[in-house]
Amino acid sequence: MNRIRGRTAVVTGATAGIGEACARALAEAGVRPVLVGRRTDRLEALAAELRPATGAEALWHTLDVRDRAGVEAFARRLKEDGVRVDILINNAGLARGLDLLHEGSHRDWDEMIDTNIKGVLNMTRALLPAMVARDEGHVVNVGSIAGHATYPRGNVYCATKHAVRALTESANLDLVDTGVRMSSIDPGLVETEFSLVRFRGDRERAGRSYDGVDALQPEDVAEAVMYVLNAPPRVNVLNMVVLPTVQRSPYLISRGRPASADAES
Ligand code: NDP
Ligand code: 8X3
Repeated sequence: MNRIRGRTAVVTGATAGIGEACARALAEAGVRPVLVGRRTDRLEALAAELRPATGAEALWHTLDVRDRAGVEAFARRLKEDGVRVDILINNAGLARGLDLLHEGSHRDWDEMIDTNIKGVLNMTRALLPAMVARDEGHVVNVGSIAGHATYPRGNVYCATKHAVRALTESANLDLVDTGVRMSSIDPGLVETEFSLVRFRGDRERAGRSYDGVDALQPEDVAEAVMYVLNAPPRVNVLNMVVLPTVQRSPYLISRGRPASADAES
Protein backbone atom coordinates (compact mmCIF):
# COMPACT_ATOMS: atom_id res chain seq x y z
CA MET A 1 0.00 0.00 0.00
CA ASN A 2 1.26 3.44 -0.90
CA ARG A 3 0.16 5.94 1.77
CA ILE A 4 2.41 8.81 0.68
CA ARG A 5 1.67 9.26 -3.03
CA GLY A 6 0.91 12.89 -3.83
CA ARG A 7 2.78 14.24 -0.80
CA THR A 8 5.69 16.69 -0.90
CA ALA A 9 9.02 15.92 0.77
CA VAL A 10 11.96 18.22 1.39
CA VAL A 11 15.19 16.21 1.27
CA THR A 12 18.40 17.87 2.47
CA GLY A 13 21.69 16.62 1.08
CA ALA A 14 19.99 15.40 -2.08
CA THR A 15 23.07 15.91 -4.26
CA ALA A 16 24.75 12.64 -3.27
CA GLY A 17 24.57 9.36 -1.39
CA ILE A 18 21.66 8.66 0.92
CA GLY A 19 19.77 11.89 0.19
CA GLU A 20 19.92 11.33 -3.54
CA ALA A 21 18.72 7.72 -3.11
CA CYS A 22 15.84 8.94 -0.89
CA ALA A 23 14.84 11.51 -3.53
CA ARG A 24 14.75 8.80 -6.20
CA ALA A 25 12.73 6.42 -4.02
CA LEU A 26 10.26 9.16 -3.09
CA ALA A 27 9.78 10.22 -6.71
CA GLU A 28 9.24 6.61 -7.69
CA ALA A 29 6.50 6.40 -5.05
CA GLY A 30 4.80 9.47 -6.52
CA VAL A 31 6.01 11.89 -3.85
CA ARG A 32 7.13 15.32 -5.07
CA PRO A 33 10.67 15.83 -3.83
CA VAL A 34 12.10 19.26 -3.03
CA LEU A 35 15.83 18.74 -3.44
CA VAL A 36 18.15 20.73 -1.18
CA GLY A 37 21.95 20.97 -1.19
CA ARG A 38 24.78 23.32 -2.06
CA ARG A 39 25.79 21.92 -5.47
CA THR A 40 23.36 23.51 -7.90
CA ASP A 41 24.52 21.53 -10.94
CA ARG A 42 23.70 18.24 -9.23
CA LEU A 43 20.32 19.47 -7.96
CA GLU A 44 19.37 20.66 -11.40
CA ALA A 45 20.47 17.42 -13.07
CA LEU A 46 18.64 15.19 -10.57
CA ALA A 47 15.43 17.23 -10.81
CA ALA A 48 15.56 17.02 -14.61
CA GLU A 49 16.14 13.27 -14.43
CA LEU A 50 13.33 12.60 -11.94
CA ARG A 51 10.64 14.51 -13.79
CA PRO A 52 10.30 12.33 -16.91
CA ALA A 53 11.38 9.14 -15.14
CA THR A 54 8.72 9.23 -12.46
CA GLY A 55 6.20 11.86 -13.46
CA ALA A 56 6.76 13.51 -10.08
CA GLU A 57 7.47 17.18 -10.44
CA ALA A 58 10.80 17.71 -8.66
CA LEU A 59 11.63 21.09 -7.18
CA TRP A 60 15.10 22.10 -6.08
CA HIS A 61 16.72 24.84 -4.06
CA THR A 62 20.38 25.61 -3.54
CA LEU A 63 20.76 25.92 0.20
CA ASP A 64 23.36 25.54 2.92
CA VAL A 65 21.51 24.17 5.95
CA ARG A 66 23.92 26.09 8.21
CA ASP A 67 22.59 29.38 6.85
CA ARG A 68 19.69 30.09 9.21
CA ALA A 69 18.44 33.16 7.34
CA GLY A 70 18.67 31.24 4.06
CA VAL A 71 16.68 28.34 5.52
CA GLU A 72 13.99 30.69 6.80
CA ALA A 73 13.79 32.42 3.41
CA PHE A 74 13.49 28.98 1.75
CA ALA A 75 10.55 28.06 4.00
CA ARG A 76 8.86 31.42 3.34
CA ARG A 77 9.34 30.96 -0.42
CA LEU A 78 7.73 27.50 -0.33
CA LYS A 79 4.77 28.93 1.57
CA GLU A 80 4.38 31.83 -0.87
CA ASP A 81 4.48 29.36 -3.77
CA GLY A 82 1.76 27.30 -2.14
CA VAL A 83 4.02 24.29 -1.55
CA ARG A 84 2.83 22.34 1.49
CA VAL A 85 5.63 20.29 3.02
CA ASP A 86 4.36 16.97 4.36
CA ILE A 87 7.72 15.30 4.92
CA LEU A 88 11.14 16.62 5.92
CA ILE A 89 14.18 14.39 5.59
CA ASN A 90 17.05 15.92 7.53
CA ASN A 91 19.85 14.02 5.85
CA ALA A 92 22.55 16.63 5.09
CA GLY A 93 25.56 15.89 7.22
CA LEU A 94 29.23 15.13 7.26
CA ALA A 95 32.27 14.05 9.20
CA ARG A 96 35.63 15.79 9.02
CA GLY A 97 38.81 13.98 9.97
CA LEU A 98 39.53 11.24 12.47
CA ASP A 99 41.65 13.14 14.96
CA LEU A 100 42.30 12.49 18.61
CA LEU A 101 40.17 14.98 20.54
CA HIS A 102 43.20 16.77 21.98
CA GLU A 103 44.59 17.27 18.48
CA GLY A 104 41.30 18.14 16.79
CA SER A 105 40.65 21.13 14.54
CA HIS A 106 38.20 23.83 15.63
CA ARG A 107 37.29 24.39 11.99
CA ASP A 108 36.30 20.71 11.56
CA TRP A 109 34.35 20.74 14.83
CA ASP A 110 32.42 23.87 13.84
CA GLU A 111 31.56 22.41 10.43
CA MET A 112 30.24 19.16 11.90
CA ILE A 113 28.31 20.82 14.73
CA ASP A 114 26.89 23.54 12.48
CA THR A 115 25.78 21.08 9.80
CA ASN A 116 24.80 17.95 11.72
CA ILE A 117 23.12 19.61 14.71
CA LYS A 118 22.31 23.22 13.88
CA GLY A 119 21.41 22.35 10.28
CA VAL A 120 18.83 19.86 11.53
CA LEU A 121 17.53 22.46 13.99
CA ASN A 122 17.36 25.21 11.35
CA MET A 123 15.37 23.06 8.93
CA THR A 124 13.11 21.63 11.61
CA ARG A 125 12.36 25.00 13.20
CA ALA A 126 11.47 26.41 9.78
CA LEU A 127 9.23 23.58 8.54
CA LEU A 128 7.80 21.83 11.62
CA PRO A 129 5.39 24.60 12.77
CA ALA A 130 3.20 24.22 9.68
CA MET A 131 3.03 20.45 10.25
CA VAL A 132 2.01 20.99 13.87
CA ALA A 133 -0.62 23.52 12.76
CA ARG A 134 -2.05 20.92 10.33
CA ASP A 135 -1.66 18.15 12.91
CA GLU A 136 0.13 15.89 10.44
CA GLY A 137 3.53 15.45 8.89
CA HIS A 138 6.68 13.41 9.30
CA VAL A 139 10.27 14.40 9.99
CA VAL A 140 12.95 11.78 9.40
CA ASN A 141 16.41 12.53 10.72
CA VAL A 142 19.37 10.60 9.35
CA GLY A 143 21.46 9.85 12.41
CA SER A 144 24.09 7.12 12.62
CA ILE A 145 25.27 4.10 14.55
CA ALA A 146 27.68 6.78 15.83
CA GLY A 147 24.68 8.14 17.74
CA HIS A 148 24.45 4.89 19.71
CA ALA A 149 28.08 4.05 20.28
CA THR A 150 31.37 5.86 20.02
CA TYR A 151 34.60 4.78 18.37
CA PRO A 152 38.20 5.93 18.77
CA ARG A 153 38.79 9.31 17.09
CA GLY A 154 35.06 9.64 16.31
CA ASN A 155 34.67 12.13 19.20
CA VAL A 156 32.90 15.20 17.74
CA TYR A 157 31.15 13.38 14.87
CA CYS A 158 29.81 10.83 17.37
CA ALA A 159 28.71 13.69 19.65
CA THR A 160 26.74 15.30 16.81
CA LYS A 161 24.96 12.04 16.01
CA HIS A 162 24.20 11.42 19.71
CA ALA A 163 22.66 14.91 19.63
CA VAL A 164 20.49 14.00 16.63
CA ARG A 165 19.20 10.96 18.51
CA ALA A 166 18.50 13.02 21.64
CA LEU A 167 16.70 15.68 19.57
CA THR A 168 14.56 13.05 17.86
CA GLU A 169 13.58 11.51 21.20
CA SER A 170 13.00 14.85 22.86
CA ALA A 171 11.01 16.35 19.98
CA ASN A 172 8.73 13.31 20.12
CA LEU A 173 7.89 14.22 23.71
CA ASP A 174 7.00 17.74 22.56
CA LEU A 175 4.84 16.36 19.74
CA VAL A 176 2.84 13.91 21.84
CA ASP A 177 -0.46 15.78 21.50
CA THR A 178 -0.11 16.08 17.72
CA GLY A 179 -0.33 13.74 14.76
CA VAL A 180 3.17 14.73 13.64
CA ARG A 181 5.75 11.95 13.66
CA MET A 182 9.51 12.17 14.01
CA SER A 183 11.86 9.26 13.36
CA SER A 184 15.55 8.69 13.04
CA ILE A 185 17.22 6.23 10.73
CA ASP A 186 20.65 5.35 12.05
CA PRO A 187 22.84 3.53 9.52
CA GLY A 188 26.19 1.82 9.87
CA LEU A 189 28.73 1.91 7.07
CA VAL A 190 27.19 3.14 3.79
CA GLU A 191 29.20 3.41 0.59
CA THR A 192 28.79 7.08 -0.40
CA GLU A 193 30.98 10.17 -0.72
CA PHE A 194 30.99 10.36 3.10
CA SER A 195 34.58 9.10 3.55
CA LEU A 196 35.84 11.19 0.63
CA VAL A 197 34.44 14.25 2.40
CA ARG A 198 35.75 13.09 5.78
CA PHE A 199 39.29 12.78 4.37
CA ARG A 200 39.03 15.93 2.23
CA GLY A 201 39.26 14.25 -1.17
CA ASP A 202 41.91 11.63 -0.30
CA ARG A 203 40.50 8.83 -2.47
CA GLU A 204 42.95 6.18 -1.31
CA ARG A 205 42.21 6.73 2.36
CA ALA A 206 38.47 7.00 1.70
CA GLY A 207 38.50 3.77 -0.31
CA ARG A 208 40.09 1.91 2.60
CA SER A 209 36.93 2.43 4.68
CA TYR A 210 35.07 0.17 2.26
CA ASP A 211 37.90 -2.28 1.38
CA GLY A 212 36.58 -5.82 1.61
CA VAL A 213 33.35 -4.64 3.25
CA ASP A 214 29.95 -5.53 1.87
CA ALA A 215 28.75 -2.09 2.97
CA LEU A 216 25.21 -0.77 2.84
CA GLN A 217 24.34 1.01 -0.38
CA PRO A 218 22.45 4.33 -0.25
CA GLU A 219 19.39 2.57 -1.68
CA ASP A 220 19.32 0.25 1.35
CA VAL A 221 18.96 3.23 3.65
CA ALA A 222 16.36 4.82 1.36
CA GLU A 223 14.36 1.60 1.62
CA ALA A 224 14.33 1.94 5.41
CA VAL A 225 13.29 5.59 5.14
CA MET A 226 10.44 4.61 2.81
CA TYR A 227 9.24 1.94 5.23
CA VAL A 228 9.12 4.45 8.07
CA LEU A 229 7.34 7.10 5.98
CA ASN A 230 4.83 4.65 4.59
CA ALA A 231 3.81 3.16 7.95
CA PRO A 232 0.17 3.76 8.97
CA PRO A 233 -0.40 7.14 10.68
CA ARG A 234 -0.79 5.39 14.06
CA VAL A 235 2.74 3.99 13.77
CA ASN A 236 5.70 6.15 14.74
CA VAL A 237 9.09 4.48 14.33
CA LEU A 238 11.20 6.35 16.84
CA ASN A 239 14.50 4.98 15.76
CA MET A 240 15.76 2.40 13.30
CA VAL A 241 19.36 1.16 13.35
CA VAL A 242 20.35 -0.32 9.98
CA LEU A 243 23.72 -2.05 9.76
CA PRO A 244 25.47 -4.03 7.06
CA THR A 245 25.30 -7.72 7.93
CA VAL A 246 29.10 -7.71 8.15
CA GLN A 247 29.05 -4.89 10.74
CA ARG A 248 27.75 -5.52 14.26
CA SER A 249 29.17 -2.39 15.97
CA PRO A 250 31.07 0.72 14.82
CA TYR A 251 34.32 -1.15 15.03
CA LEU A 252 33.39 -4.79 14.65
CA ILE A 253 33.41 -5.34 10.91
CA SER A 254 34.06 -8.60 9.12
CA ARG A 255 36.18 -7.77 6.09
CA GLY A 256 36.80 -9.97 3.08
CA ARG A 257 33.46 -11.76 2.89
CA PRO A 258 32.13 -11.94 -0.66
CA ALA A 259 29.66 -9.24 -1.60
CA SER A 260 26.11 -10.51 -1.17
CA ALA A 261 23.80 -10.87 -4.11
CA ASP A 262 20.53 -8.95 -4.01
CA ALA A 263 18.00 -11.25 -5.55
CA GLU A 264 14.83 -9.53 -6.70
CA SER A 265 11.69 -11.55 -7.10
P1 NDP B 1 27.50 12.12 1.11
O1 NDP B 1 28.76 12.88 1.35
O2 NDP B 1 27.44 11.20 -0.04
O3 NDP B 1 26.28 13.14 1.04
C1 NDP B 1 26.17 14.18 1.95
C2 NDP B 1 25.10 15.15 1.48
O4 NDP B 1 24.97 16.19 2.45
C3 NDP B 1 25.47 15.80 0.16
O5 NDP B 1 24.32 15.85 -0.65
C4 NDP B 1 25.88 17.22 0.56
O6 NDP B 1 25.49 18.13 -0.47
C5 NDP B 1 24.98 17.44 1.78
N1 NDP B 1 25.49 18.49 2.66
C6 NDP B 1 26.61 18.49 3.39
N2 NDP B 1 26.74 19.67 4.03
C7 NDP B 1 25.65 20.42 3.68
C8 NDP B 1 25.21 21.72 4.01
N3 NDP B 1 25.90 22.51 4.83
N4 NDP B 1 24.05 22.17 3.48
C9 NDP B 1 23.33 21.39 2.64
N5 NDP B 1 23.70 20.14 2.29
C10 NDP B 1 24.86 19.68 2.81
O7 NDP B 1 27.25 11.33 2.47
P2 NDP B 1 26.06 10.36 2.95
O8 NDP B 1 25.01 10.25 1.93
O9 NDP B 1 26.69 9.13 3.45
O10 NDP B 1 25.56 11.19 4.22
C11 NDP B 1 24.20 11.52 4.43
C12 NDP B 1 23.91 11.45 5.93
O11 NDP B 1 24.07 10.11 6.36
C13 NDP B 1 24.83 12.29 6.81
O12 NDP B 1 24.04 12.91 7.80
C14 NDP B 1 25.75 11.26 7.43
O13 NDP B 1 26.25 11.69 8.67
C15 NDP B 1 24.83 10.09 7.55
N6 NDP B 1 25.44 8.76 7.68
C16 NDP B 1 26.30 8.31 6.73
C17 NDP B 1 26.87 7.05 6.86
C18 NDP B 1 27.86 6.50 5.90
O14 NDP B 1 28.56 5.52 6.24
N7 NDP B 1 27.97 7.01 4.69
C19 NDP B 1 26.50 6.19 8.00
C20 NDP B 1 25.59 6.78 8.93
C21 NDP B 1 25.07 8.02 8.75
P3 NDP B 1 26.32 19.40 -0.95
O15 NDP B 1 27.76 19.11 -0.74
O16 NDP B 1 25.92 19.55 -2.38
O17 NDP B 1 25.79 20.51 -0.10
C1 8X3 C 1 28.89 7.19 9.57
C2 8X3 C 1 29.25 5.83 10.00
O1 8X3 C 1 30.78 4.51 11.55
O2 8X3 C 1 31.80 6.24 10.16
O3 8X3 C 1 27.96 7.76 10.44
O4 8X3 C 1 30.48 6.83 12.06
S1 8X3 C 1 30.64 5.87 10.99
